[in-house]
Amino acid sequence: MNVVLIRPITGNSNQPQYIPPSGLMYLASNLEATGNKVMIIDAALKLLDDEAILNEMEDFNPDLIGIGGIITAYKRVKLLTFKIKERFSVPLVLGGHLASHIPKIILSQMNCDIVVHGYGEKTLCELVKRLENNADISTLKGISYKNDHNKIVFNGFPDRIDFNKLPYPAYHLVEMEKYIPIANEKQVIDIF
Ligand code: B12
Repeated sequence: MNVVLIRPITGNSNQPQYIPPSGLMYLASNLEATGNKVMIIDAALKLLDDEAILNEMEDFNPDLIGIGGIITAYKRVKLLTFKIKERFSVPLVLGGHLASHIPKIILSQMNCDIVVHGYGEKTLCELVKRLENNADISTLKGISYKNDHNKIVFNGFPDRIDFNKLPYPAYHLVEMEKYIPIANEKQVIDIF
């Protein structure tokens, strides 16, 4: 599958986020190791608006789109989910600290299909595999989703991950040079 992973702008910041999106980079390397093609869009680094995010992924032809971020990105991500669904008819998955702890709110207020809980490497890879094969996701631990009756279902927490067995983050999918030198120069981080 072609999977796009998006880091949204955090809150109302006009400051680029100079810290690499390590969570998405771990997800990406695991997705690649299981045969998927991945694009990471770091809207927080490039200060991309919704239209720019949509345009970036157009040529990549995504089969699944994932959004991460923390809770301060809530409003932006909510609006983005509706815009994504207008343009792309593919499963939209939310994960990370924004979505992980409030699946009911996310699935009822945003226009998305599935929430992944906690560390997502194994869960997302398995989810992608099942969706690709039209397999049942009702037994997949680590997700919440809306079932056929539009009821929000939580499948329970995922099994522990042995981090030592995971591949390294997908450094090749981000422009590392844009993070490291600037982070050294600019020692200021936005506080919300
Ligand atoms: C390092 C860290 C920082 C660093 C770097 C932050 C950064 N932007 O990368 C610094 C010190 C700068 C920082 C600042 C802040 N932080 Co901070 N930070 C952390 C910390 C300790 C680790 C995050 C991390 O890198 N984890 C490692 C990576 C590999 O994991 P991950 O990003 O969580 O990603 C995994 C999963 O979440 C999931 N996942 C993530 N995205 C997605 C997307 C999809 C589609 C899927 C399926 C899964 C998925 O899979 C990933 C791989 O397993 C966490 C606490 C924690 N233990 O997680 C708090 C935490 C993320 N921070 C938090 C907060 C509130 C902030 C601040 C707003 C604090 C403040 N008042 O200023 C600022 C925001 C700064 C900013 N502009 O972003 C909260 C967020 C709360 C929430 N519910 O959203 C946390 C959870 C701490 C807490 N318990 O309150 N932070």
